[in-house]
Amino acid sequence: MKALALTLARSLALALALLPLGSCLDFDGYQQPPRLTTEVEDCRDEVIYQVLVDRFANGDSGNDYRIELGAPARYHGGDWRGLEDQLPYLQELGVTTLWISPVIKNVETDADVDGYHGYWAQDFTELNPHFGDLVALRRLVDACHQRDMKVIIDIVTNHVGQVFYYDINLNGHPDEQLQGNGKDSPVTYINEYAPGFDPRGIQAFTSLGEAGPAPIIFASDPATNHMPPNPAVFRNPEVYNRRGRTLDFEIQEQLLRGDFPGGLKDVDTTRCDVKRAYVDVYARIIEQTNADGFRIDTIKHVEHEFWRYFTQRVRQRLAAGGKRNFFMFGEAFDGRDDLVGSFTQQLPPAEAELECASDGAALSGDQLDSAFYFPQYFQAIRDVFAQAQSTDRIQALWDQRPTTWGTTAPTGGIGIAPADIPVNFLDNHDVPRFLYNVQQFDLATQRRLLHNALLFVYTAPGIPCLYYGTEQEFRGGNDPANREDLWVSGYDTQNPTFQWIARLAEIRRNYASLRRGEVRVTWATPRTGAEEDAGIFAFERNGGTNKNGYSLVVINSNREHDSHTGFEGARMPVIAPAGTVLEDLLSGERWTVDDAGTVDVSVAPMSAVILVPEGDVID
Ligand SMILES: [Ca+2]
Ligand SMILES: [Ca+2]
Ligand SMILES: [Ca+2]
Repeated sequence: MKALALTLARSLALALALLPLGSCLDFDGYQQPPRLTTEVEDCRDEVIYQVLVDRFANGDSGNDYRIELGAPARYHGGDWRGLEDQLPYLQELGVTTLWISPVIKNVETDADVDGYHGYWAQDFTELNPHFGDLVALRRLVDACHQRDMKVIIDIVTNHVGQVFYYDINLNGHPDEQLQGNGKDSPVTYINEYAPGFDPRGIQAFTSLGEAGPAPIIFASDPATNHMPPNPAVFRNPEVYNRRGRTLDFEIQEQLLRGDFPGGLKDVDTTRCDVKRAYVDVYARIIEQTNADGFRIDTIKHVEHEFWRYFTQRVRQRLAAGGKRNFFMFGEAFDGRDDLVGSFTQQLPPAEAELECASDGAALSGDQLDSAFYFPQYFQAIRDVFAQAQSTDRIQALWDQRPTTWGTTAPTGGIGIAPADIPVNFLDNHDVPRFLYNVQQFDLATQRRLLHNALLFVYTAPGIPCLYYGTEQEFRGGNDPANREDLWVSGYDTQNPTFQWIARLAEIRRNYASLRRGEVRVTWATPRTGAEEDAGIFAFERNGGTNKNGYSLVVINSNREHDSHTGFEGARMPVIAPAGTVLEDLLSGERWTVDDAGTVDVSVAPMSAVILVPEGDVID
């Protein structure tokens, strides 16, 4: 009896969860779409926290179907309700914005991996029932807004999940096998889900040889949700590039038009109907939830012309509905700063793409508001903070941002130039965690290295972005090991790293110069050995408050010895006037700017000071 009741409850929950986005949900006051509101004042004030919803908190056992705890690539049961329940934990950590993993319905499972991460879109008009229903998502957004927190939703436009195969041998079935006997016919490996890239488009063949473009056939397996995509425009074979799997990302055509490894089908994002469909499906999610931004996946595999259209139309549509300062940042997993920054540049549209823009305002050169700062991840977090390489590479990287990233705020956007607001991080779901990369050291050293890197992320220009679990000192390696269940930590707010992050967030909140101030590097060094300034990286941030806010951050990334801001008699000039007494917000220690306008700050290995004029210190 109990089992039956449970089954019924589960079916009901499932039925509700599966209601399409547009359905009328006549309970909890959620029968009407929300009123769109502007929640963000200045994006630079935010602290982002990245959540893989499936792994954060399980607040509703009613949606726990097909979960397999302990199997790292299966669903684990986390959901939006669980996230809502844990908002006090995140608020105590100092988080102001949640970036949640994709919300739309996915291919359920594929090649022994589940779509728990959310990057395998199948239906853009429905929510992923593993995470809850529209009411649960709206409740989460509302609960965040009540706490002055915001929600950024992760989206993908480059590809959909494995929703079709190429019927290369024209037999009407998906084949993955060796063909031919090696005598009268050659032995060929056929993988109709993910054939290798062919610039002509994937070709069919028969015993007589090639037989023209291979037809694509949409899968139809409800059990694994390998189903034809929604909305209808995505069931037109013409909207896919159909060239097969990318073999070489250095070849531009493959980078842009190849299927993403894993059988993820590449969409022709130059088509007007595709551009419009993406604006519509994703703007609609905001209109139905009142969420506050998009984090956009795999942007380097999509043409710049798409980003111009998409970002401009989304801004216009949401602003017309009442939501401004809608933040859109993209992910290009790449260390090349010019490439990453190119998606934030103002690049005028080409003649050919203006056709798509006949549906509204003239198209300008605006693109994304910001990008995930992968170049800094490599050159600062990895090279300097994990590997103690020279700090002059950080200065070199920062110095070029005004040329590699956009310096004009997009019209109708967040009002800040992209070059002034990179998204800074040290961990995410696609790279091994920071602690994994420094595991050769003893635990105390690992923690000092992590804390120093976190201090950098929280004081560098831009927005800090924390990956869930960093605060609990998770140390997983490559995907999926870096996607641990947060609940195993017990949401421990006494963890020393949790407390360190909360402290950094409080300092950032209290001192506007650390959020909004202009940045100038005051010391960087090529030296990494026994030299007196080895490992020092210092920068001042000026302005950002009604009064003249000022802060000076001095970091020592060297693992061996104290270093100071001087070399062979040279001292570090700062803009703080002579005689200014600077106080470290962490230790209370003080230094005075001398008559020459320089200051000599000494810092212990793997640590830092955050200095402000003593009169500015908030107790
Ligand atoms: Ca659940
Ligand atoms: Ca076949
Ligand atoms: Ca593409």
